[in-house]
Amino acid sequence: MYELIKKDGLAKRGRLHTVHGVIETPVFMNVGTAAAIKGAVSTDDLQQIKTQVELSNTYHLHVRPGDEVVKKLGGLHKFMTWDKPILTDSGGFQVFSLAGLRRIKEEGVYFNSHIDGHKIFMGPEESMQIQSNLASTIAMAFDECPSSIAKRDYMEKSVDRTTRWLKRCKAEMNRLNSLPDTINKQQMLFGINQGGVYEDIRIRHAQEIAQLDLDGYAIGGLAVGETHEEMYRILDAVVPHLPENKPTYLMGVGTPANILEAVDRGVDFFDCVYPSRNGRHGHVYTNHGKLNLFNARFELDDKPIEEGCQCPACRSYSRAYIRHLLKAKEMLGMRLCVLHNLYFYNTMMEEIRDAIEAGRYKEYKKWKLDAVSGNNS
Ligand code: PRF
Ligand code: ZN
Repeated sequence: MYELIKKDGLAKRGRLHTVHGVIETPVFMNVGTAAAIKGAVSTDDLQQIKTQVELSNTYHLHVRPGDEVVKKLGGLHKFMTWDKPILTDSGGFQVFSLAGLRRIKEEGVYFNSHIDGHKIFMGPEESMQIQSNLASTIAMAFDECPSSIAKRDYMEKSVDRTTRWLKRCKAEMNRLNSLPDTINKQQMLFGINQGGVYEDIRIRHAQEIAQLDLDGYAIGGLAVGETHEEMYRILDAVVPHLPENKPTYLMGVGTPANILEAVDRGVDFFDCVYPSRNGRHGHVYTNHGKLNLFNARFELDDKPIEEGCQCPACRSYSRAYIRHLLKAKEMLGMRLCVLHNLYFYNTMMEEIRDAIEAGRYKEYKKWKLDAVSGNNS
């Protein structure tokens, strides 16, 4: 159940109540594709860096170790030792971004495993079955994420199929949630809006899926090659057609600036690999712009990454030490950068929530946009 606590302009401050506890929104979900945040980050670490929701992928866990294995071990929460909410992406997007050869049919998608090439079929029922075996808190509907340059007539056909798939997902989820040996019988389902950069197709699709009374609504098919301005234009057009009393999730987005802009347009869930991927490359976020810790200017810098930051890296270590670790290829170097970056994102979301509650989101957004771009130093 989603509770809308406060609005500031279009920005929403909410609370999603789940079987695994409350999610305070807006929220940034920390990406752990194969049930682990890359960079040797443990679930104990996640508790320290204010992570609310962990995100894993249906497709990856189906291929390895296998969702049946995870089910036998009591579900994903028990398997990875994480008792807070988990969202699983449906596999739709991963099939499109990873699989080489694939054939899309009405029943689903035929493709080859990115690990060993063996043939796999995944459709709405298979995706729901796998996510039910994983027993995540929130399951995503099985969708097609068409290329950002797909033609209009393809986009219309694709979106209609995604709607038919969504109805099958909903029916299958209802069936699975009522079976005696299902681990999480209160699994939630979020539908996914598609339509590329065609505003009218987006809006028609949003209106259709809004009828289905789902637990939440995602906006997919963005951040796939279009410009930031096009993405904001689509958000301006589509968010008003999604139910305000349900959470809205912008999939795979993004930079701090993208998140600040999307919150201002009414989005409340996000996920992105940037903080962990950048951290693994020694790129760290601060309120004075991004730093590359490989840079020679940090050789003798005994300050923390960010003065006053309470993350595990900044509480104990200097830029000079972390730079040394990165250059010596010590795993601890990457790990500390990833922890700092995730803490930075999670703290930004906390600041966003506080600002909306206080009715000063616009001022906060302006300050933070300057801070992350380094314009305030
Ligand atoms: N669909 C699904 N997962 C996704 C996307 C999508 O369109 C995107 C697009 N940015 C990221 N992850 N199922
Ligand atoms: Zn820090």
